[in-house]
Amino acid sequence: MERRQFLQTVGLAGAAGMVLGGGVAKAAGLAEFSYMPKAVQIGADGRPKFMLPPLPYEAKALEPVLSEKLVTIHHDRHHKAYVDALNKTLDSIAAANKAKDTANVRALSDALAFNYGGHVLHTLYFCQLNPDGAKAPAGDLADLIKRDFGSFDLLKNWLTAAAVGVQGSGWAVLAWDPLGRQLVVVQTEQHDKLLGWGMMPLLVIDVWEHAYYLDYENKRPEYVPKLLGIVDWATVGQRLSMTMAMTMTQ
Ligand code: MN3
Repeated sequence: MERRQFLQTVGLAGAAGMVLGGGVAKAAGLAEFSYMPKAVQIGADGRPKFMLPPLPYEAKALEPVLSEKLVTIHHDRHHKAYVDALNKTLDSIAAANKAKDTANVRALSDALAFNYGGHVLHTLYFCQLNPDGAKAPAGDLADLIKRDFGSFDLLKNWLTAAAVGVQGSGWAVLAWDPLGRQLVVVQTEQHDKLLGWGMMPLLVIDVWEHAYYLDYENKRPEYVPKLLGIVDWATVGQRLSMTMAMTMTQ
């Protein structure tokens, strides 16, 4: 990253650190951008209830990379199942807490991490795909990819290997590390194991079999590069700008 651009980024982060919520987006020049879509409402009991965010495109829009049937099942059944289980888990925790029944705190905490992770990752996954989106990174994202991975091609090579190499069900994630102020590629097992604290996911690759088996059978190495071909790198760049603004104040 050139020093001028880095200082611009730091300056932007300094302003953003003074505000919250939509203000961060405004300060980062991202007034129309949300890191996550708004998909929560307050229930009758006064607590937040998660909702399934709608797909930001028609289910057939990702063909031929992902078929309409696969996308529909993945979103309407699999993603929805995490949302439903997350709400149910939080209801169970609230009820147990009220009754001072802590016997299941271990299992409930595990269910919370698993289902919250599943909901977050699927939300990021569907919102980052757009066949007509930017095919390559620009701005800070492009500069940081060059600094931290050498080139866009080297990043894609490492990210693909990380995704293909996930043992069993999990994800490969390009993330912003706010402590080291760098981009990193990590793997998760399931939805929640292995991910480092504080790391903000920018691009996520679902390699659970339900994400590709219908179209690619067991050929995960064919699915991953094709999926990367429909990632909107402008969305990834906006996520980076927002996370930098939220995590850097000097
Ligand atoms: Mn999935």
